[in-house]
Amino acid sequence: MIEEPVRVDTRGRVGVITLNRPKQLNALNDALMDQLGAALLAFDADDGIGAIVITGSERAFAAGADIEAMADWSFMDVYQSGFITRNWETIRRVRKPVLAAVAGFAMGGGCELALACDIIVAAESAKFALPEIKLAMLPGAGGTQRLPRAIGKAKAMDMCLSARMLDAQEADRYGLVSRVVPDAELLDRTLALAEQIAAFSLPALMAIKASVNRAWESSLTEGILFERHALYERFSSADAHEGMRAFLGKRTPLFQHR
Ligand code: CO8
Repeated sequence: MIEEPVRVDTRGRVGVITLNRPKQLNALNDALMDQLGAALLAFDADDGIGAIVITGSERAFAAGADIEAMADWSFMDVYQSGFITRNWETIRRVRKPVLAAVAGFAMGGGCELALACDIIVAAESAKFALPEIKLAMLPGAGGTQRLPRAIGKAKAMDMCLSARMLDAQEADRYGLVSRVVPDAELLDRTLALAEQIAAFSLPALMAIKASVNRAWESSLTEGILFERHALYERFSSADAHEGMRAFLGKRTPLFQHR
């Protein structure tokens, strides 16, 4: 029986995607990235899902793009197939919150995949690096762009130019990850966080995600304008009125995700 490179599961309103090429430390090849993209889009379209978790194994979240697959590619191969753009960037189209639960190696494309998620929960064993320079390659799945935005130019240059590896505590100090938890608790704690998030009003979550992402991609004036309209739109949401009335009535809100 052929093992699928990605396993898909649900836990209540949380969709769980597990990268599953353990022998290759979850090296990210086209088959895996195609399935990951399809799973992300399916969960994004599913009304019963409010948040998505991507995880790997205890040893590796993902050790990067599959070097064996890439070794003989030419410029024309990657140009014509739209390498990275065609399937790696599917995650950018996902409007629901995506959490990465990272244990072990998150290297190269694995680190870049985690950076493309909205929240990174790191196990104490997590290790983050962009070691493409060792291959005379370049962190080309968003690494040279998202890492400096996440941790600043000084730390990002150090990681990209010297292949410096960060442990979980360093990654936490630099703002690369959202939380650090013991390895044994990684999945339960990430799922609990995802379940907590997924219980909130989905359109409010989507509006907040879009607004925070806008902060990365625009000037402050433009971002504030985007945020203001996102706020105004909240007043057309049944959930927002329910949330405020429930607070005033000292009761738990009943969200319809509308
Ligand atoms: N691709 C393919 N196979 C891999 C990869 C990978 N990225 N990483 C590990 N493997 C394989 C190994 O070849 C090995 O296979 P085998 O058992 O058949 O020999 C198996 O996984 C286990 O690996 P190791 O024996 O090396 O395990 P160690 O515990 O000794 O080391 C490391 C673990 C440190 C993670 C080590 O495997 C390593 O350095 N891996 C490569 C990390 C790396 O360079 N990642 C960046 C890849 S390039 C990239 O991600 C670019 C993305 C940007 C877009 C594309 C532009 C390049």
